[in-house]
Amino acid sequence: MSDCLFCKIVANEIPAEIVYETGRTLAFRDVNPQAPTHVLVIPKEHHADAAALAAADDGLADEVLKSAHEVAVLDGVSGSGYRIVFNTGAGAGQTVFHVHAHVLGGRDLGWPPG
Ligand code: D5M
Repeated sequence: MSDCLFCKIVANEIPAEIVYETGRTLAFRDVNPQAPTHVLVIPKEHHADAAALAAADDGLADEVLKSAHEVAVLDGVSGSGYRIVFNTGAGAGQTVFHVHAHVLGGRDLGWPPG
């Protein structure tokens, strides 16, 4: 989508600190990190949110999840515990409507989230 921020990162029109990439997914550091590890994992193809990604039913959601775990391994937080979050819908805090998994780790993470 031409006016989508994360599509522009995929298209290399906006810079990002890329930490991992597969044929169909991209992972880059969040500009406003909430933990020592805070990486966003997206499908390169545009889907607005987790519901749309799940509805695509073509294995892409699985690839996003696998990439999120790989990011945790690469950033060294897989052993200490990490969190994968999909804010889905404005009421849940989603602000960028290109589905993204937040991978958070490197500190104690409280529960429940705010
Ligand atoms: O999360 C959207 C997240 O996207 C939020 O944590 C900031 C991050 N963000 C916004 N712009 C950028 C760029 N240009 N690079 C990296 N990260 C970015 P949400 O779940 O939608 O609230």
